[in-house]
Amino acid sequence: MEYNNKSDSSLPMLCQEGVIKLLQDLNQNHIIERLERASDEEKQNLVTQVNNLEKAYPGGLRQYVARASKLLIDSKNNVNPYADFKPSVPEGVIIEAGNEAYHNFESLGMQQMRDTAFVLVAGGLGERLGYNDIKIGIPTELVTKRTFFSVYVDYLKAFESRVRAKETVDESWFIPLCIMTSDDTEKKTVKMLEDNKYFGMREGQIRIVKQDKVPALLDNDCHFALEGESCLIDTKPHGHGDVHHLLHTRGLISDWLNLGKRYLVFFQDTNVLVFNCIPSALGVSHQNGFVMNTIAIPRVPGEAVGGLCKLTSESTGKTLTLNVEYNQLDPLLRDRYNPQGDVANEKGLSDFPGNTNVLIFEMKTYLQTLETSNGVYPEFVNPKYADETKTKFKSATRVECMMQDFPKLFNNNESVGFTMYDRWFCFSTCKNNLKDGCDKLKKGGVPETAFSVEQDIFDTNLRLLKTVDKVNLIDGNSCVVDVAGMQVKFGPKIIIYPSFASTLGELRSKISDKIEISAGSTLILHGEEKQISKIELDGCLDTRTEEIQDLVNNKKYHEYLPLEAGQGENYEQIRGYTCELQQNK
Ligand code: UGB
Repeated sequence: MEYNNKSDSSLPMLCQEGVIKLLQDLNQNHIIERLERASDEEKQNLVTQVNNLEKAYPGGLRQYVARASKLLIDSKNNVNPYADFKPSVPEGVIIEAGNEAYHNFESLGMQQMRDTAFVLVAGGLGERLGYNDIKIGIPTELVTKRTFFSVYVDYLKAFESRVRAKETVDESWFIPLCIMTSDDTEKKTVKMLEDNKYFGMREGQIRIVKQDKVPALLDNDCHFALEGESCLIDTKPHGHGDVHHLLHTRGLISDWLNLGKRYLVFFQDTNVLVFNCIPSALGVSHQNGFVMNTIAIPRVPGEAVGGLCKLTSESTGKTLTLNVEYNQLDPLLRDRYNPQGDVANEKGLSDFPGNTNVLIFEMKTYLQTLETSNGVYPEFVNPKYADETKTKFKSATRVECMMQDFPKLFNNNESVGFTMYDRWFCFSTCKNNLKDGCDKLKKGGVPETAFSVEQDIFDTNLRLLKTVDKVNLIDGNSCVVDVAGMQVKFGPKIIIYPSFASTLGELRSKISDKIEISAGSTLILHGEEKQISKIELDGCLDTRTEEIQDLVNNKKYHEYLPLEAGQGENYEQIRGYTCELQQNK
């Protein structure tokens, strides 16, 4: 594993006088006054911090304040960033999992896997989830207890072995993975990797870049907030858009291009299902020459998922395919598309595809664009004002940026598209705590919580088997558990390891007869060499340990049992249940 946290800045180190001069220039006299009462140690700590902040932000703190100031003035004056743009439905490819077009794209995409690198953005704290550790370390389901990260690694290893089987690559070849961490996640991420011996990945295969925070701002004059009574500047996350600058300045993109890589896939911390569609989406990028391709899902109006729009500038005629965040979509559409705003069409969906924030870039153009932009990346502010005068904030704010805003840097008519799949196939994330997830569910929404991810994994695997016509459900009770006053139901608990099948095409080819399975059963499919001929299952079959031909229905069932408050591990508490293997029911 390699760390890439060295600074790229050419700004000189500042001594104490230099720091004071900088703070004066930036109108931060409240900090200088506070320094007069500070100990030597406190002064030194501030000098170190200011130097770090200088180097972390492209152009240093002067640039940060200049950009913040402009954005805050625009925000105060209600400047609409989309004022010049007319939204329309963007162009993209809509794919149904399992049909002929799908399989063609999937095969084409697997041919690109040799030349693909992956980036996991994992700097988010997950405040809405209320988990006490990093999100990528949460078990995805309670049968195998594989964490999000270990499932991701399983996919990358499975892709590697498929490439090795089909193509001529030398021994040193691998699929690179970069993880973007933050101060909130870095130490725990490194510990998780070390404790698990890097999950069997090669030396140098995983590289880490850490995003830095930016100064928190007290008001429209960009006065920096201080940490409590100290004279240190309070800092806040700058957003996942940092990933582009970090990959560029830390030299990862050039390194990967030198290794012959061509595509770059960005994925999120808690969505394992998206790996079902990454091969075919790569195929779409390749066939259509997309410089940027967003994996999209049908979006229900009003839901907390950004909408992809084609924006046409009324002054220049230039078009831009861009994600518009859910809180900005409705007003934009009301103004320029439909006076009723973000409403359902005849299919009950928004006209605008939902952004999963899994993005595929063609790497050469990506690098050229970053070089041309010279460290400038689209940013925004979102202050919560204390009153109508918009002069005071309820709490300190900061400048932020989002990874999906990259198209704003394009200026050569680059081809930007999306690939849309059914939600069940590619999207289920773990963002909300149990109570909020249940509340969303009661209102007919998607809970996006730990139990819904677990349900979705099992359900999706059943649907994958149905899609390739390899499963029949037979009689048997499903498993129901009471969670926060709701009944959460599980059908057959089917787990497909990427080693068994890393694509839908492979799943189809590995099973020659139909699997007959009851709703209460557990089936774990594992192993590259395993071929399935026939299974009739009312119980539990784990192909990691049992040979298929030895199968007898062992009448073991995974039962989900509710937890009282305070019981169980934190990864169980965020679900509201635990799971036990019961014998001879
Ligand atoms: N992340 C970082 O690595 N660093 C950060 O500073 C912040 C986050 P969230 P968000 O999937 O439904 C996005 O917080 O940003 C990582 C899209 O904007 O889970 O609220 C973090 O670790 C939205 O359009 O999501 O919303 C995680 O892996 C919609 O598509 C990732 O960035 C939404 O995702 C996303 O962070 C969605």
